[in-house]
Amino acid sequence: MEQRMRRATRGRVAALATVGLLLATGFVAPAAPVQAADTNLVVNGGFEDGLANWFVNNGNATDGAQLSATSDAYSGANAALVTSRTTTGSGPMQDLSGKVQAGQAYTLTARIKYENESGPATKQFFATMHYGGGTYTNLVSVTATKGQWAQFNGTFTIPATQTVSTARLFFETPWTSTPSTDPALHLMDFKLDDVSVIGAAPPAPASKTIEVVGKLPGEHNPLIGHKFGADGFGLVHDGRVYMYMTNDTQGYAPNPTTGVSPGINYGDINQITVISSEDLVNWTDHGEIQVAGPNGVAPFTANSWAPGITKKVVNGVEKFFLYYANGGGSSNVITGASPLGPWTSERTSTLIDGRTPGAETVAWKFDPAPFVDDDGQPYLYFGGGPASTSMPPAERFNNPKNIRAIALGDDMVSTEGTAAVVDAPVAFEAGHVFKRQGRYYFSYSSHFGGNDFGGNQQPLPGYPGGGQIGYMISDGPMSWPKETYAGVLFPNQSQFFGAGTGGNNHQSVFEFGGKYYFTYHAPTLNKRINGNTTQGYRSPHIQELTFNPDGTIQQVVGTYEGVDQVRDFDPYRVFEAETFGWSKGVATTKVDGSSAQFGGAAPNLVVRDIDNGDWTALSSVSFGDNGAQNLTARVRALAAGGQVQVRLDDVNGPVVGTVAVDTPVGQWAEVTAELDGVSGVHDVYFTYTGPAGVDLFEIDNWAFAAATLDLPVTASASTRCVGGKAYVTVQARNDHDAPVGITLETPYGERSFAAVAPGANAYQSFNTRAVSVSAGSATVRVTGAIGGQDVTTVHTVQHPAGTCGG
Ligand SMILES: [Ca+2]
Ligand SMILES: [Ca+2]
Ligand SMILES: [Ca+2]
Repeated sequence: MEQRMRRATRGRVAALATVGLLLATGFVAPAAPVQAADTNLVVNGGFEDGLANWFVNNGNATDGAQLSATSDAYSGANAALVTSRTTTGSGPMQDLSGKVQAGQAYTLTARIKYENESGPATKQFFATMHYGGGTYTNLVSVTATKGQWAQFNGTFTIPATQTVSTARLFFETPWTSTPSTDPALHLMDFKLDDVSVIGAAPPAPASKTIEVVGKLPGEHNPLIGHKFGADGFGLVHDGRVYMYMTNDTQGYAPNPTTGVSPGINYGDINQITVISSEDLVNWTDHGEIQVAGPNGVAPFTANSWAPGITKKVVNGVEKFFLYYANGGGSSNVITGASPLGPWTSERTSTLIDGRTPGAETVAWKFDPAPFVDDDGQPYLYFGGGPASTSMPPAERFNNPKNIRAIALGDDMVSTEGTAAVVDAPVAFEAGHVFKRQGRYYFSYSSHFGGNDFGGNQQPLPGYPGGGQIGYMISDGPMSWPKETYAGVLFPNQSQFFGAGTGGNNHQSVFEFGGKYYFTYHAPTLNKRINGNTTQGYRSPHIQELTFNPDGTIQQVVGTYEGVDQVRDFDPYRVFEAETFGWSKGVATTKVDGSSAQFGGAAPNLVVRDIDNGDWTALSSVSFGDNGAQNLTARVRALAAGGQVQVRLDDVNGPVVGTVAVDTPVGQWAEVTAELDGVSGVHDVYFTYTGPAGVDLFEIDNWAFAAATLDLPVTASASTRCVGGKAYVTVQARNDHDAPVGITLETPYGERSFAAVAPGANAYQSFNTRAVSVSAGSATVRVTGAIGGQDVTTVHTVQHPAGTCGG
């Protein structure tokens, strides 16, 4: 089929080839007008960076060749040499996807040379675009003379109707299905240099920014409103909860006109998103870990779904082990030096796959969830998908035996022994284990029904319905007979969030501050963007998990309200601006350098896409009784006239401070604004204003400074003469509304007064024992309490010179 499509496409080549021949003989077609904004879309077209950005055309499975750099260049030091070509299409390729546009005209130039002795005296070559699938279009042609550099020089216009989401340029010889019958004619080596495609600059990538308020002020679910995240797995470390999630935002591509993205494609996802919080309402965005794919931490994996994480001390070093599904076929693990990395791969092949003992019949060797027991023994739970067809149909549905438990090695990156069956009723995916009061809890997501089990089947009484979270309670981490089934822990999320929010789910449980919490996902942000017709982009949620006296779990109710904020937010520190309780219209991006708040190992993000009217907010910020004096922001101005307004309790609340982002455009700088009347506990809204239609600035981090606490006194010092000696006299009146201690200090002695009443004075004359004294100073040290907080204020007072007699 592919060959036939390809041949049909090639049918249109003849006319173009004629143009190419005319071009080669100097019959030049009129060139498209070149505009000032035109740009060369080819990177490293002269091969002076070696083979960077180039690869061998792999549009068909049979395509193949060797690409190398050669010093036999048309210009500069390098050209490309292609050898061992297996098809006529085998040649150097560069991906121009996202750069070329339908309806646009481009000028293509390149130099090409072939030299094979047994080859023909002249040979035609094509520059061709592969638009994906079987769609190939020859762009420009040249007929070269053996041993001489020939020049491609022509224009092409991409049809307005052409889909260009895939557009890959390559160089080839004219197509034939059986090139091996005459390789000297069809499969000769050739050299390529100085490739350029000049035309309109690439379009700006379509915005992924979520413009709606996806997490409503006052609500705590979904956890974040500026991006998606699925399969959340909670890790508690050092007073924070970290959530690791499948990066559903990776393939999100809303149409600029309709705002509707194509449906989620799990195959696009090879990153894991990390957020963290110390209060469960204000979440810091730590960005994405590039786990899989060619540039991933573990490049031998292609996908990173459904993360599970735990920590363990290995050889005296605390490490963090992040497990993930490499698609449905295998699972893997990467190692972090902290919850935020840096991440490395200790393995060169997948951890769980077809070689794993006891997992051979598991259809989907995915959804790995680690658990470390109190004795330090680690386990991994994984698996799912259709039951083995060798099982009786009824059992295939109700007891599919498709989940496994296996011991992990002490290194956490190997398995030990044989995997045990977890006989979870109607199990489908998403196994997870936690321990409470000496008993083990296994939770999982149930099958949706369908034909995986040989026809329509009904769950046994009490067994989960479709897409529900069931759970089991056992006395052993490897012992999960069906009798340990304990019920449905969480119905399908659509029961709570309505139309458009059904589909799969994936849960975890963590303990934080003495309470248990249940994480799950629901496409609630997707629903706020697109209404009841959602495209499968999921968002993280948390609810509290409560237990009955017998240890069974009270069924969780999903709400937008979510969980209580467990502590007020501390503003008196440098904290990342990518920390939100709620937000509107902003996005985040990773930048070079480390986080000011989380240290050298942690990635740093900034808030971007800040337009007039956008805002971010923090929930329940505690400024204390004495309040804040100022706010400092690290910002990069992108336009003149931008401002941050600081408001309390509501996006339209009173403005208590205004930060003018008046620093040089394009440069990072700190700006500070005084605050007026900010004390106690408030939600804080940062509202952004400035010229419309442009990004105003980016923000890296914030820091509030507490108001300086000052014990007020009226102090003075003077000199006088008594009995022929100079004295320094110091006086301080307590202007505070409560008693204070006052110490008067001079080089000639000091005196302390306890409990000086409001309005009363501390007074002392100090004998210098000299007839004269130079001008100098005395110190007045005041101690007391303001708003229950101990405060010491130090004042310095000057005295003049004084001389007795003379
Ligand atoms: Ca060159
Ligand atoms: Ca915006
Ligand atoms: Ca930051």
